[in-house]
Amino acid sequence: MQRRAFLKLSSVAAAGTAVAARVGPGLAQAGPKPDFTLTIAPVEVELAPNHIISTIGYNGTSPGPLLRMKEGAPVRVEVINQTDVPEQVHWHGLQIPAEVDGADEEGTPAVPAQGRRTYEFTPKPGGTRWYHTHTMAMNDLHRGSYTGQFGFLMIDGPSNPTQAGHFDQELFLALRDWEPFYTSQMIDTDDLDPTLPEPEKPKVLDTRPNGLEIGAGIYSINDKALGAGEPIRVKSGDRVLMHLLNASGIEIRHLALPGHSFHVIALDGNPVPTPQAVEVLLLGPGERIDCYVEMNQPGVWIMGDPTDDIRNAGLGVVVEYAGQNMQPTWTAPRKLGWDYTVFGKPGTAATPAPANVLDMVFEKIPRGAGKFNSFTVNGAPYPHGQEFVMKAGERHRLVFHNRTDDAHPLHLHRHIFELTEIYGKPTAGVMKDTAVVPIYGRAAVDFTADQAGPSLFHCHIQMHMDYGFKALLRG
Ligand SMILES: [Cu+2]
Repeated sequence: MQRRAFLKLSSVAAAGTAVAARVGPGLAQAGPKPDFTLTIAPVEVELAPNHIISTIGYNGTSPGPLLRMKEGAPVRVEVINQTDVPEQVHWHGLQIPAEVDGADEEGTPAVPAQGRRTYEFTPKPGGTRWYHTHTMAMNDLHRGSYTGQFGFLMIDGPSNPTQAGHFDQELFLALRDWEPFYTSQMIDTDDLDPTLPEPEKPKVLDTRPNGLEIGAGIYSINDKALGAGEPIRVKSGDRVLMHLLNASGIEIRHLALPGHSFHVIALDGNPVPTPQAVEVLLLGPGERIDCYVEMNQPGVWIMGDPTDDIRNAGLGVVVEYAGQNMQPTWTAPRKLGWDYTVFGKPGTAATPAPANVLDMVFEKIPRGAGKFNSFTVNGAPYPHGQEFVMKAGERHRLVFHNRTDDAHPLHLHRHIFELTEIYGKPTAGVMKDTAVVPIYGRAAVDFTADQAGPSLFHCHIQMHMDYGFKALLRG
């Protein structure tokens, strides 16, 4: 061993000793060999030939490794942080204690800078989950979800809706944007749907000048921009299972594959009551869709974002049938509609009445050129003087009133909720952990408060969360 390497190792060990006294339940420092090890460190990602970016990733890659855990079987995950800032790894979509969930706000101890921690938990429920950093970024576009710290986490078990059925291929595809920059322009248009009702649109609009938005220079699916990686190679007649994730911290995205439809099986890893084939998908930051595609249109196609500028900047992948040799073809979908309720229980939606209803009003305070807008929940930014208290075991309804000119992917930690109203329609049976509430739209979600301690609720757009769009619910 070289002396330099030895010194590095001993300083890590010393840091581990220093923090041992603060270890809470589920965060052991020593013990049996970990089932998984994640090392947080700088990585280079070759998005395209001659376009290599430097970011922070897990185990030398971004996306990080696919982790497969067994539902109900306890795991130990050792996280080694080789950066100079504290980190949090959040296990998105899992019902696990606050001590290991991976959020400062809930009291999860951080992984110290140049230190390590072991997370111990029992993964549940089965399905497509993911893991990602949960630090604040504020004005630092090299932190939090602007970095490459994300990866798929599959919980295998009887409740994983994609375990049944025969598929010829299983693909894990994460949508991402890179090289974020500040701009005064609204860049993303994927969240605009003029056909949706706007029940929360204020009579008098706030006309103060808008603050900074965030754009991106280049996009990818997994670690490759459109055309730079290997195509998805298929044969006519194949059934291809796709696990899709929007791992962006900034933008809601659509996805289409010309000539094909996506048979949606699960949303956020949870089976939908009415599986349905659709031409276009919509994924807010944090959301997952499990679907399969029947490969029955031989050719070479681009699966990508329907917005030309975004797709041409990298958000897509080539799907190539065996024996076909031609330029990839893109054809725009007929329309960009997306509706969670088509996957809900058929007929009149009937959900049990909640014991408690909590209205949450979201507003944006425009801060003007060169500044960051801020967001309020019920008139106040985080932290709120009074936490939102949930009675254990009772069914609660959160009613989201989006009084802003932006769509928001709203995420509740440690719980799975049932969508009960959206787009002015009642619905039932769609179980999620993140839902996109349209511009000036309203939505309601129900859940049973079955997790002790605080659960973080927030918008999954990093800048919105950092500047006030979050709240703690205490179970
Ligand atoms: Cu938001």
